[in-house]
Amino acid sequence: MSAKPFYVTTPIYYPSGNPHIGHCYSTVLCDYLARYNRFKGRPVIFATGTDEHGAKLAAAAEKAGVDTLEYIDGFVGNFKKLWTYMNISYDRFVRTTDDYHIKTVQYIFTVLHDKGYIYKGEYQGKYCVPCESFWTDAQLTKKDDKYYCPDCGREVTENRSEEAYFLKMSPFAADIEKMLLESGYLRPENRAKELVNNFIKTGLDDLCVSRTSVKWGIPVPKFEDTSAEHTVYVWLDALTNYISLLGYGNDTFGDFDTFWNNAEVLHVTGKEIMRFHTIIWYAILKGAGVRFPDKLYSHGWIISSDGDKMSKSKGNVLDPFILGGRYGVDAVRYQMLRDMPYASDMPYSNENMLNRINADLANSYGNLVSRTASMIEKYFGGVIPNYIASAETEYGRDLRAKAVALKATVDGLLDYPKVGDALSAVFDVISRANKYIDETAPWVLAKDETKLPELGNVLRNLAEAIRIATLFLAPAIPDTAPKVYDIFGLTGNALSYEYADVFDTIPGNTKVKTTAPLFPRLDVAKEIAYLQET
Ligand code: ME8
Repeated sequence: MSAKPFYVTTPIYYPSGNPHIGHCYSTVLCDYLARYNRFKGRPVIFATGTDEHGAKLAAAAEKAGVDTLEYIDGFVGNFKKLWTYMNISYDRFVRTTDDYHIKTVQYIFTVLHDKGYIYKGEYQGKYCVPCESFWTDAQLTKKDDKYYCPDCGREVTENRSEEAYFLKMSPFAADIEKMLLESGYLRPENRAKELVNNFIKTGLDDLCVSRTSVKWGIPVPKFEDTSAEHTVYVWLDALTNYISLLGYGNDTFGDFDTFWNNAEVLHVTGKEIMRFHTIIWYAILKGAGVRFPDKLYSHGWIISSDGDKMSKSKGNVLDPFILGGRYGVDAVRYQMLRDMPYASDMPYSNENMLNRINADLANSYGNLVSRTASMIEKYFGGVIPNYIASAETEYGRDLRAKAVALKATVDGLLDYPKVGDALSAVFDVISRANKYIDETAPWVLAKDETKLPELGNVLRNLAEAIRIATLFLAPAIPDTAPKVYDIFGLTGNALSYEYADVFDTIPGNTKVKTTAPLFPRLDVAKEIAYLQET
């Protein structure tokens, strides 16, 4: 049986400013998962893109005194530049101003209208402009007679009243509750109760899905009852990207059946937009008769050490180009993947970041690689020794058992997906291997001719453990992993998923190379001072 296709998506980002470390996190996470699943031999589509419509973007362009699309183009270019820089292996990049996407949005709007789920009415209510969200009074946070957006916390002052189309939500309410509480779609699952209590139990209002007051958007198709020019509500427009770039409702792509209907579909977003990716997305897809996807991972935020979300509007963002330029893209990718907890936020500090890079990449992993390669060079003329079963020790057996168990552990964790925990499991093996060097003391064995078979086993076991650990680290450090493969002469089966839980895969007579350290040790105090200055 061939492997089930895997489709993974990032949110499509607003190109109203330059990308920052938060955008980077979601995208690097998806990149890890895309690379890992390709390694497993699955057909993969990894999609990202930009969300280009709505009043907010048009207003920003106007303020800057430039044409809206021209304004957006510059930032879209910067997102693409960053993804190239960060080694992001995306397959498709959707812009919601692309013709095929516009076609799909108009198509799905028509399907929902023709099935009776979209009807014409009058919208009156409060509107959060930065979030492009309509809210009922009950949903807004009220303090001192003022209303605040429950998503972004800003004050909501706009009242809007206009002819509008609505998407019926009540036919889906019971199914949405069931989906949230029972299907395993929303991860981490403890976020589901909160959604049910805040949005379903309070009554699910029909959703306003068109605007007459917003001009920068996809035109709503003309129906018999249309009497004004409408544009499609930005979230209906934006969510639809996930299927437009597979070819649903357009002829540009032909992958909808393979990568939606018959695939494992995983959306990755920050936790603040899970409401759209659960409740609203469900009504759109089910109303149109389209299968609902398998999983949504709504991860926590990178927050500053004082607890604030890092974001453009708060002006506390880190520049990934500066961090990558100084410490290497792989180190930056690894640190964020490793330190973001599965179900909570990640407080960011330069000190923690630098300590993580030093402890894991420089000391633990980098050191293991260079010590092992140089001992093979020194004691065996650079050739990885063959394994001799009769000379195996208890320590060797323990290391082997831990290393071969890694594949199942990582697979299980990535199913959630708990990438940080998976990387932590990889480092358990790396630590075990470092401890093995202390336990076996190869430099002592080398002094005794009769211990040569034992010494050979130690070095082969270390090379095998490094091979296995590197296979699971590779999707996080895609630039460094091939260097390690090169150091240990690894090719073919040794690099396959199939042999990632099989010891003694490295062929006899394999030669190693010694090289400069993979991750130089950082002077933390000096680097903190440097980062404070930039
Ligand atoms: O919401 N920590 O776009 P957006 C972690 N266009 N992740 C963060 C983050 C942080 N501090 N800040 C941002 C939109 N993110 C819509 C999405 S999807 C159909 C439409 C990441 O540019 C995280 O993934 O505001 C978050 O959900 C996303 O960027 C928001 O990007």
